[in-house]
Formats: sequence, structure tokens, C-alpha cells
Amino acid sequence: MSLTTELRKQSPLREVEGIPLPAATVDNWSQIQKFEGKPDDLLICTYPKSGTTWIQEIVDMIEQNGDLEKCQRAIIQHRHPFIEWARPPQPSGVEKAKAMASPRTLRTHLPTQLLPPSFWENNCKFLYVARNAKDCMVSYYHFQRMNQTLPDPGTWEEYFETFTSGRVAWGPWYDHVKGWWEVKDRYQILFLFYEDIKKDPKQEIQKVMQFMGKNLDETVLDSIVQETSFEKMKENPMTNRSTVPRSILDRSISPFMRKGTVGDWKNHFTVAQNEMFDEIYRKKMEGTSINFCMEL
Ligand code: PPS
Repeated sequence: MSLTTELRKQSPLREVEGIPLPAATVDNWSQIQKFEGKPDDLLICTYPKSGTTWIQEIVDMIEQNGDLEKCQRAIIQHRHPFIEWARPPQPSGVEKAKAMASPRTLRTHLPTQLLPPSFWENNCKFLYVARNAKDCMVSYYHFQRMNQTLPDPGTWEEYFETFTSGRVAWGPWYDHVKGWWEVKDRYQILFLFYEDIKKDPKQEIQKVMQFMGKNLDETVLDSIVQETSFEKMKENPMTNRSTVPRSILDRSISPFMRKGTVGDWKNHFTVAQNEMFDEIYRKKMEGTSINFCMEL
């Protein structure tokens, strides 16, 4: 059996309250639930493939006052502990977060109902980035093709069904986005859209800066806009995942920094799939005021 097949077999998804999660995360679940958020934590929250890496780099550039060299201190996965991440014998996300000095910036893909309760109790700051469901699906499909620790996505037609029915790691897109949208006015939550950052990065980066309580001048902001562009981050070994072994992320199948655009779904969805998805989406998202931009 090849290493790739071996990895995919070893890493089935298991469920917590009906949400599929990587098996190692489920094995570590009691530690994750007991995790102690601190009042000065900033938690970056996203559904997978919604621009997590992008907002992490933006946040770190703001934190480091635009000093790119300081952001090069470590690969992005190591700068902000991923709280539910576990791959023994490596230290888990919880262990890394506990070892980190405050103020901490952490990241998660968890839906609201699975978040460790202390984050709510301590009124931490949450930065949520949402991306339209169709582009998320396309991005996740290519990621599952290249990520040997996630289930093989099969054909695009098969994946369309898998994603649409929410049988992917971290569960259905609809409930994730709705869950965070519904609590956004009750907690310290800055809710951003991938499409808005793409359209007007400076304006959105300014919102992040204000939310973080920072005040950077125009030239610094301009350089953050430049350094966090897709083109720059694709070439940056600290953000493009090129240091991850190919047995885990196989870049010969698809790059991690793939296209970074709004509307790539049009190159994947058939007319019939689009109609079917719109109908399911309408039902799943009924009653919510959230609006997505599907193309720029
Ligand atoms: S993960 O695995 O869940 O952490 O992935 P995540 O970082 O959330 O999402 C990856 C997608 O975000 C795109 N990306 C960017 N788009 C625009 N600008 C910048 N700077 C940027 N950085 C990352 C990345 O290319 C993935 O999207 P796709 O559509 O697959 O290209």
C-alpha cells in the first residue's frame, strides 16, 4: 500500500454532535473542549477554504506593524495555533496555544456550537471570514485532492453531492456561516467576507486594524495590502505551504495557493448543478439576512 493510501486510510473523519471532524481531533476532544480562552485572545474563525491563511497573514502583518521580516519568523501554520488540530506525536493545537505568550492569536474552523465554551465566557475577540459557498466548494474539492490526510473527494460530480449534503470535515457550510452570522452582534465579532477583501483590500484591512486596536499609517497599510496579495503570498514560502511534505500536501495534484479568485465556481458547476445548488441553498439559508457576492 502506498504512503498516500495509508494516510487516507488512517485518517477517516469521525463525528462530534453530527459534525465530521478529523479522527485525531475527535480523539483529543475533551482537551479541546476544556481549552481556556483568555480575554485578550483573538480567535480567527473560518469555514475551511474561506481565506484563513490570507486573514492570518493580514492579522500578523498588522500585529508586526507591517514588518515583513518579523512575519517570516515561522510558517503561517506555526504562528497561530489551530486549536482543534491534532496529529500525534506532534504537539496538538491546544498544547501549542497553552505554550504561547499572551496576547494570543489563535485559529479555528469550528462551528459555534462546538467552540470551547471559555471563548464565549471570556468575551474574546472573534474575526470571522466567510466565503461564498460555491467557491468554497471548488477550493475544498481541489484541497481534498491534494491533502492526503483528508478523504479522497472522488470525481467533481461525487464531491458536489458530498459538499452539498455537508459530509465534509467541519460539516455543512450553511450551518457554519449562519451560526457565526447569528451571534455576530452578541459578542466581539468582526464578520468579514472574502469577496470584500478581494474587492477592496485596503478598506477591509483597515477594519481589521481598528478591531485589533491598532493604528498604522497609510504607507504601512499600503505595504500590507501589497504583501498580502495572492501573487505575493503564492510566492512566499512562509504562507504557500511549500514546506509541508508532499506525502501530506501533494502540490503536483494542486497548489495550496490555487487561484485566489471570486467566481471560479463558474469553471466547475454545470448549468444543472448550479440550478440544483441554488435551490438547496435557498432552502438552507431561508430566513437569514446574510448576502454573498458570487462574482466580481
Ligand atoms: S484552509 O486549508 O482551510 O486553511 O484554507 P484557507 O486558507 O481558508 O483557504 C485557501 C483559499 O484561500 C485562497 N487564498 C487567497 N485568496 C486571495 N488572496 C490571498 N492572498 C489568498 N491567500 C489564500 C487560496 O488560494 C485558496 O483558494 P482557492 O480558490 O483554492 O485558490
